[in-house]
Amino acid sequence: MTAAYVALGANLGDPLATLRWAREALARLGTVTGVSALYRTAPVGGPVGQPDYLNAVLQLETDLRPPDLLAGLHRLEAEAGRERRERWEARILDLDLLLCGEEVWDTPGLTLPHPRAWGRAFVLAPLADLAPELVHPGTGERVAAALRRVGMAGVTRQAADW
Ligand code: PH2
Ligand code: MG
Ligand code: MG
Repeated sequence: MTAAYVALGANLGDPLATLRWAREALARLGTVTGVSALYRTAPVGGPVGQPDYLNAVLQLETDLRPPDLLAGLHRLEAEAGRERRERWEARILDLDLLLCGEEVWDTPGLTLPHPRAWGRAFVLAPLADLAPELVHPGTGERVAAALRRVGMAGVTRQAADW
């Protein structure tokens, strides 16, 4: 079993309902052992004028190997009605694999840890709810330290229970 961390994001349709659905649906891929608070976050990158996101992070204990877990996440995104067009466009549901234990992957379809996770407050703030002492397998930087470095601009804690 490895502890994986999955980032949830949505800014189209009914983001709260979709994130609640995803939280239940992720139990198909393992055991959900941690749920962060819910954050309202200003969009980073992508086309201008997008709605704010709701973001959260879940901890998942799973036997799935990282490529199979990633494929499972993509299936759930499709089931939620996600269409993939432009990079970083507004989306119904985004499920990003942040970490799988201490695994380091660098393949065309999968990079672990997620290459942008340690630079984004909308990932680090919810991840710090679950694992502030977690260390980046490549750089050694802890989640809490990365969040202090990046700051909380554009990120508001909206609800502890959701
Ligand atoms: N996801 C992105 C790009 N920009 N901005 C916010 N606030 N939240 C996201 O989840 C997000 C983003 C690419 O997946
Ligand atoms: Mg993403
Ligand atoms: Mg994604």
